[in-house]
Amino acid sequence: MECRVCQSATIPWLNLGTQPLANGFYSPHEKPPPKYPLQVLRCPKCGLSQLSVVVPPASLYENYSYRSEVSTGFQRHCRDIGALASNWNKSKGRWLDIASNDGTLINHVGYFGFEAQGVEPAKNLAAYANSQGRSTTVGFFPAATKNFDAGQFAVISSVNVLGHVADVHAFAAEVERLLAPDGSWVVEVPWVRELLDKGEFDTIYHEHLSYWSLRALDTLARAHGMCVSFAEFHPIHGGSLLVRIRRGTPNFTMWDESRLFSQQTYYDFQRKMQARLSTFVEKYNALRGKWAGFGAAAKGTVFACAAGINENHLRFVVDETPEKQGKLTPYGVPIVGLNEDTFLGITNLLVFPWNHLEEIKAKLPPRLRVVSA
Ligand code: JHZ
Ligand code: ZN
Repeated sequence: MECRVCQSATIPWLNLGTQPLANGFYSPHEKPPPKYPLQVLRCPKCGLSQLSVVVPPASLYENYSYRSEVSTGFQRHCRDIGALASNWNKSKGRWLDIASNDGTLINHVGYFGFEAQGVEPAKNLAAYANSQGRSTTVGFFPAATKNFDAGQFAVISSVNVLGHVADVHAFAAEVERLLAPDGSWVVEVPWVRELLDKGEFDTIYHEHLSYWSLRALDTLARAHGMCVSFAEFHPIHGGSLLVRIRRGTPNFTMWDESRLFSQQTYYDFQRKMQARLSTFVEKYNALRGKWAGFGAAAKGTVFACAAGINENHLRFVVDETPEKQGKLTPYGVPIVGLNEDTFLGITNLLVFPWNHLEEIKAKLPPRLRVVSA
């Protein structure tokens, strides 16, 4: 299989067998969701990792249960993005957020004086965003914007989107078409170097088609007459790159990603993944009392499936997202909301979204023993 960015021949490095869709929550009267193969390949030239199989996007995103606004950490992050882009585009102007979810980002950048709008494939999320006055067009980018006038946006953002896209060149070409001459494309992606360093295997699932290096982002930008001109590291979602891409070839010194090109890094990853799983199993076996989970996160599905967790191990999983409550996780555990009685009879809690650990801990009764995935 060719690299979707630079077309080099790729090398397989991880096989996670067959897995359910990570956000494949289902109602108790429905059948459990189907499983698909999950295998990862790497590009020896640009450092991108990508999946071997593309699940059709309509089945993943036309109704989507993840809501950005549930995390206050992400809300703060949106303000950081707004502040950065305000500096770059002092005269403000129009802002397009691609895959804008519930409109959390467009809401925040509005406070900085941008005239913001979103494009979002999930009908349920777009309807909610519009009901909150966050102007949202329903559809997949780039098809949904083909009638938009060229060159009209001072800022285009795609935050945690590029990893979900199969045809990244069509995506970048449409961004370039819509961007004003001095406009900024703000891209945020989980950084594959962090994924590898920290053994974040649970961020690998069917929705994430690509795992980005800075070099891969720059290679993509250059193929469309643009270039990375700024990059910043953010700890959110396990370690992300927040990048500014614009026209021309500004002077930007690439960061060290040399270990992406050594096979040893990929062997080491397998060890880190096994260590995380066995640490959890040891704790689970050592701690007495009843267990529940917190966070019906996509990454929780991957972790639970890899660790062999099911309804015999966790009484329920707590999640504050209304769309997830009353359903079952893809590994068969009921999802419940959070209230003062939620943890009656529970002693131990497995927090799946380790990226929100502190925010979640602050909501828990102090007597609970908390274990992070
Ligand atoms: P969280 C998501 O992955 C979805 P996930 C997506 N696939 C993506 O690309 C990445 O992010 C980047 C709940 N929660 O954010 C909300 C509470 O209930 O780690 C979520 O269901 N209360 C598009 O799904 C889950 O936990 C809280 O206080 O792995 C967290 O999921 C907090 C903080 C979260 O993303
Ligand atoms: Zn490549």
